[in-house]
Amino acid sequence: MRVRQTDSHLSPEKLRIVLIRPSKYDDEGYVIRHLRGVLPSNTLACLSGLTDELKQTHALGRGIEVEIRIFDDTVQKIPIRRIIRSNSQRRRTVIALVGVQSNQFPRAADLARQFREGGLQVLIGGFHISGSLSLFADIPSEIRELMDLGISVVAGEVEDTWAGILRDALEGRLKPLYNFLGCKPDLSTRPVPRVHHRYLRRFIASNYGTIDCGRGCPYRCSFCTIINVQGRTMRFRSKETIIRAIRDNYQRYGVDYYFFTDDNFARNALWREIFQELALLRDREGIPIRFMMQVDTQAYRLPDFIPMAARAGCTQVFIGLESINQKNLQSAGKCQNRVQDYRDMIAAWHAEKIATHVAYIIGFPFDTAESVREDIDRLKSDLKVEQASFFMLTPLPGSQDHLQMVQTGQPIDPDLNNYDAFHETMPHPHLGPGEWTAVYRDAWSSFYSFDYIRQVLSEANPENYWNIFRNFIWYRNSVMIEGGHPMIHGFFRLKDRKERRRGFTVESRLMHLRRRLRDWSALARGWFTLMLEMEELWLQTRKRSEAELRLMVEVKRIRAEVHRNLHAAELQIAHIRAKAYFPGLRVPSRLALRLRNLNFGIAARITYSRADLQQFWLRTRLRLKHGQLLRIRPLKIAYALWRDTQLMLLFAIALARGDSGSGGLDSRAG
Ligand code: B12
Ligand code: SF4
Repeated sequence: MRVRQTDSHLSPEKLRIVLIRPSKYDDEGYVIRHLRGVLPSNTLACLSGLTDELKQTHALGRGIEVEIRIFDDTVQKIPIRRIIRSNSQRRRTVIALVGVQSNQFPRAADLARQFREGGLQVLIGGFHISGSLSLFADIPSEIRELMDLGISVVAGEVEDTWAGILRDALEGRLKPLYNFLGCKPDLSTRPVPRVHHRYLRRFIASNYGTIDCGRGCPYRCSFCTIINVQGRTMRFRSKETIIRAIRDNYQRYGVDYYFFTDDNFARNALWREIFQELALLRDREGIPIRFMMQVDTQAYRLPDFIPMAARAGCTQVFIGLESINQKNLQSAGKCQNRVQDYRDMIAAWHAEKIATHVAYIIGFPFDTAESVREDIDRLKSDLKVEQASFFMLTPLPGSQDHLQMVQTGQPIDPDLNNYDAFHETMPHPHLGPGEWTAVYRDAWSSFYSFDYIRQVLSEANPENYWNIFRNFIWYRNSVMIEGGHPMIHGFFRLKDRKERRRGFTVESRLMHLRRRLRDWSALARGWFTLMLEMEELWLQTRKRSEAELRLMVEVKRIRAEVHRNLHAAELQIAHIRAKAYFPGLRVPSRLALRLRNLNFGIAARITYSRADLQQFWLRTRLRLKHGQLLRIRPLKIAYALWRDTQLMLLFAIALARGDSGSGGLDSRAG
């Protein structure tokens, strides 16, 4: 590789730090990128906060201007050439590829090579490097290869050392390896991840922030990398820094929903204080913060934990359930999870109206196709969790499982791009190649079936209804339309023709256009079906107030009696009379009543299902197919189209506003 040279006699006046979150490749070698993402990167926000502090405190020298740029490969094309051109001796640019997990490593390495070829200094850090270096004395070959190209690798956390690294970059002499695994920074006074409003606008919800309030975990699960990288002794940010950042983010950018990314918030020694402060923010300052957090299965036993979480604004917990087979849990060293407690545990969260979302791993040694099917059924019928995220067991670099497999010479997938928890990366004792994937996919389809979603939505707490509803759209889109994992996929896939993984050919424009046309048509079909299904779920489950239910019964009765027999004027009088019994009833105008025959408004609101429309379209399609054109009535088609359009419009409005679509009849409805 030829690295572009720049003169070295001029001392720099400016350091431009370009923080990049790399994406990963799909199975066809294209970068996984979406028009809108769902989950912003906490590591990007964290390093941005640290860099910002250095800038404010002039830690790199008074005469040095510091500029920070952030890019996210999962939602935007990285302007590689432009960034390379911005580099000069006086205005030095350093690239930092951040939070690189194993599945992102191949993509990160490709980006690093391109920047390095352009003569830039490049740093790469995150869990792949930290995890690998925590396990092995010898640096793994894929990391060594980058170091040989002059790319610097960073292991461990950099809260205390980032300034030193950047000083090296300023002087143009980055070291090949920075290993900070031995020194775990005290987080209590360190800057909190920084929100970038412009960055958040690339995501579906721009009111969504992330903070890791603590790091480390006391447990010893063999599939997990946290203990070897962040350690078993926990460290925490102070409640003051957290609350200050939350207040500030709300006042400046309107961020009012958080994902606290701690692996286990219940083991954060400061949880009580943090919850108290959040409750005060809500009650005294009127800042309506809500959040989701990750907890272990034992969290529910902590006195006050759940009620205080609810008062603090917790709407959802992500619980490390992992399996409902005790033998599997034992094999993974996750003995703190006790299957017999699960039902009580879920019920305790539900009692405070907090939705439960469980992490579930498929591919533990005691899993078989049959047992997984039964377990997923139990998740639905017995535990009744609102959501589940399924992962295939993966020997992640940094985990005990990885170490053990390498040491015992067991075969594992050499392609790190597959370490995304939805690819088979090792053999399984009972599930053959391909079968494991099929069982995994079946788990998604079974859990996110129409019937189960309907059950969850019907029983959902009205305040949480739309959160859960929108999550279902995101999950079904990721799994059923994008064919991947919700934690990787966003909305509306983009594919850059030229950004293809090494080893895949760059297609001609025509071939690529054909590919994209196929993609777009599949996407359009997928979204059409998804939206109709979600609309039907909304019709069947949306929360209705008692007044609305009574009104609907009455309106239905009146309609049945007078339908088409009365003139608009007579109908209006009937409504005025009905108003005496139902003060909330609006008396429609004559025009509205004339339109009534077109079934607008009230009719849409009293629709519980579009099953009749579905039947109609099915019949029409069959008639078309069999050439029975004379049996197709254009007027009926126009009417059905009209009704479908109204319903879709009402659904879209309710979805966007997050209300029940009850036409303002009950402001308490979800
Ligand atoms: C939040 C989270 C996510 C979020 C956001 C990711 C993010 N980075 O913000 C989402 C939901 C998107 C996610 C998804 C996944 N995740 Co995740 N995630 C986490 C979690 C719980 C917290 C991340 C975090 O905020 N950490 C705090 C930050 C500040 O720590 P950090 O990333 O290590 O960064 C510090 C240092 O490493 C260093 N650093 C990092 N990069 C760089 C770069 C440079 C240049 C320098 C100098 C320093 C530096 O500086 C930072 C400050 O000290 C971690 C576990 C954990 N405790 O970290 C798992 C974790 C990172 N995820 C993991 C996995 C496996 C996944 C998924 C594959 C799982 C799945 N199928 O859903 C996907 C893949 C997504 C993808 N391809 O992007 C694994 C990765 C293991 C590995 N070897 O790759 C982890 C470690 C969990 C585990 N079980 O072991 N994840
Ligand atoms: S899986 Fe969860 S409980 Fe187990 S070690 Fe990792 S973070 Fe801790």
